[in-house]
Order: sequence, then C-alpha cells, then structure tokens
Amino acid sequence: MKPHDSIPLNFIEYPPTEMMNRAETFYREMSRRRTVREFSSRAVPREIIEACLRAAGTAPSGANQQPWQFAVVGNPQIKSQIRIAAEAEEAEFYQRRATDQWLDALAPLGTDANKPFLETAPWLIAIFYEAYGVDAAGKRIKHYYPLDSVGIASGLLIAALHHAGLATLTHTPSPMAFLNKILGRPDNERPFLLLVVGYPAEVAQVPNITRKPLAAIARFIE
Ligand code: IYR
Repeated sequence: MKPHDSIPLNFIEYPPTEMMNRAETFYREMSRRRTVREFSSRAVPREIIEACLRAAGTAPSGANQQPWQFAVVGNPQIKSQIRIAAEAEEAEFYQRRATDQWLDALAPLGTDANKPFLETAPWLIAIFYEAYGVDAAGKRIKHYYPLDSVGIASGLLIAALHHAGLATLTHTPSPMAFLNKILGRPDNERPFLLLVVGYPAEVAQVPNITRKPLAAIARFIE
C-alpha cells in the first residue's frame, strides 16, 4: 500500500463457536423481517430513527464520498403531499405503464395504486443519492458508484430499523422526481427509495411468499 494517513483498526475477534452463534442469531433475526404494507399510526421516537440513520451512514461507499441524503418526513401535511403525488404516479403505472407481465409478477404481493400508509406511518424516509457533489465554490465533484453506495446504505438502514423493532416498506413510485420538488432537494440529489417506517398495524398480514434456499443463491468454489 502507498503511504496514507491511517489509524489502528478497531477489530473484535470472537471464538469460532461464538462466531457461529452470532451468525445464526443474526440470520434468524433478519429472516423475521418482512416488507409491511399496513402500518399503525403509533408514534415512533425520532431518536430511534436517528440512531438507525447513523448505522446507515457507516456503509462503505465509492471513494468514501458517502453520497447519500436522508430526508425524514414526519410532518402530516408533507406526508399528504407525498401520498397525493405518489398515488398519481402509481395510478399511471397500474393503469398504463406496467406491462401485463409486470402486473402478473406483482400479483402475489397484492399491491395497487392506493398508498394510505404514506400518511398513516409516522415516518417516511426519502433516500437520495448524490449523482455528483458540489464544492464550496459551486464546482461539481465527480462521484464514484453513488447508486451502488446508496443501495448498500439503504440495506443497512432497513436492517437497523428491523433490528430496532420497526417495520419498513421499500416503496419506489416511479418516477420519483416529485420528491425533489416537495422536499426542496437540489438537482444533484436523485431519489433512490422512499422508505416507510413505523409499527405494523395490529391486523397486518403479509404475502405468503418464501425466500430462496441457500443452494439456490450461493455456490462455493473451494
Ligand atoms: N411501485 C409500485 C409497483 C411495485 C413494483 C415492484 I418491482 C414491487 O416489488 C412492488 C410494487 C407500487 O409500489 O405499488
């Protein structure tokens, strides 16, 4: 490696049995995560969301540019504006834009253009990636792998929220440019995901779908 500013790594080593236990426990915890589409209006303290966002902000990113922005909406008027704009796009999608093949693929999920959860859930986290940076003088800074980076950060955020005891929905109305307008975000910030966060409704049901077994998603070349 070339000379560069460095500090000691803060690494913790566990005995192998403890490693196995931690790996299994984490898997079991994550396997309980389900995308939820019926939310309670129960309040969720902002501090919990903040701690989960700090975890998301630890994600690796291209050249450590951390090209992500999280706009966290709890304001009922803004949530309502987001719902109206998202449902307009979704109506277009379900009535015109989606191919029959796409609608068939979505059938097991039971989704439609109605998105009441955008108002019911206490928090909406609009996640943006910075397509490019802007320095103090207003000059553009090239960003490397911003989409990939924000995807990783979003994965960590979903895991952190689930681990904290909250339900999430990865919602992607398309196109999502209305989020820039409603939330006043600049042009270099591009919407990536609208994450709906809260407690599930007491009656919440989820689609009866399964996850692929390990053998179908991984192979070992030893
Ligand atoms: N954005 C629409 C449609 C939709 C698309 C996919 I791919 C999904 O996995 C789920 C939904 C909607 O939110 O209803």
